Amino acid sequence: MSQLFFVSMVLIINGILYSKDLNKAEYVPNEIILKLASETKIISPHSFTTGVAEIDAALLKFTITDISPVVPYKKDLNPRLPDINRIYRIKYTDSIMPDILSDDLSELKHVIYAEPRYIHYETTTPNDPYYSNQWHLPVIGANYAWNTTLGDTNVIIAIVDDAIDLDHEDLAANIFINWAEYNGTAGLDDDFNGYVDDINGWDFAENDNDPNPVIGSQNHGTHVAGCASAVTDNDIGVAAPGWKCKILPLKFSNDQNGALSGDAAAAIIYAADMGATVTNNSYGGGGYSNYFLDAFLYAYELGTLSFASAGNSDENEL
Ligand SMILES: [Ca+2]
Ligand SMILES: [Ca+2]
Ligand SMILES: [Ca+2]
Ligand SMILES: [Ca+2]
Repeated sequence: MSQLFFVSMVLIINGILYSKDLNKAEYVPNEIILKLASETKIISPHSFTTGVAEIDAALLKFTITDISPVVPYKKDLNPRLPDINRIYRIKYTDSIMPDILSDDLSELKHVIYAEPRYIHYETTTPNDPYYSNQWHLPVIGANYAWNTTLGDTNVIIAIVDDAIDLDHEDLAANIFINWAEYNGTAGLDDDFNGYVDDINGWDFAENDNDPNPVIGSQNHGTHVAGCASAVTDNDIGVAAPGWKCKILPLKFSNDQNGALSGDAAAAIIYAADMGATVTNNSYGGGGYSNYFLDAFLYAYELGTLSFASAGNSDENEL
C-alpha cells in the first residue's frame, strides 16, 4: 500500500497542476441531444419538426436541418429501462451555441433533457505488456492524466530506499545522470557537492557512488522506483505514472545484511541539493528524529516535496 500511496500522490500533484484542460467540456457545433417525455409520439428519422407544438414553436426561430432518433427504434422496450426511443439528435445551421439552445429547450414542457453533444477523447493506453495487470493505474486515473502529460525529464523523483538496480531494463533509461560528474574527472568531485563521482545518485550506507543492490534482499527500491517511473510505452515490463520522469537512486541499505542502517536523512538533504522534485520514502521505523525533521524542512525550503509511506502495519499513527 505504501507504494500505491506514493504513485497516488504523484497523480494528485499532476492533477492539481494539469486538471484545467481535463475538466473543459467540448461539444459538436450545431447539434444538440434532446429527450422527450413518454407521452410524445415517436419522431421518424430525418424529420424537421417534433410534433410537439410548444417545442416546434421554439424551434421555428432556427433553421433545423435534421431531427433523428439516436438509435434505431426498439420494439417492446422493457419499461424498466431508460426510454432510449425518445432520445433525438437535432442538427441546425444557426450560430447559437449548443449549450444555450439546449438550456432554452430544457425549460419546455415534454422535454426530459436537452444537452450539447459532448466530444470525448480516447484515453492513453501504453504498450507495456504488464499494463493490463496494473489495475491501480486506471483506478487513480493515470490514463486520463497521460492525456495531458507523459511525465517530464526535468522532474526528478529521488527514491530513498534499500538499493536501486541501475541497469534494470525497465528503469535504465529513466535513471538520473549528474552531467557534471558524467563529463568530469574520475576521482574528483566535479560539482563540489562533497560526493566524488556521484553520477547516478549515492550509496548512503557504504558511502560510495554505486547505489546498485549487492545482495538479493535489496530489491525493494527497484520495485518502488518502477512504481513511480518505470520507462513507459517501451514494450517492456510495466507502465508507471511518471512515464519518463527521472529516478535519482539513493541507497541506504547495508551490503552485509540488508539492514536499513545507512543515513536516509543525509540522502534527503542530498536529493534537495540536486534539485529533486520529490523524495519518496517508503520505509518506516520507530523513534521521533529531529535530524529527520531538519532534513525534511531543508528539502521543503529548497522546493523539494517529500512523501513518506503510511507503512504496512495496521497502526493508525505515522
Ligand atoms: Ca559530486
Ligand atoms: Ca568526478
Ligand atoms: Ca554501493
Ligand atoms: Ca515499461
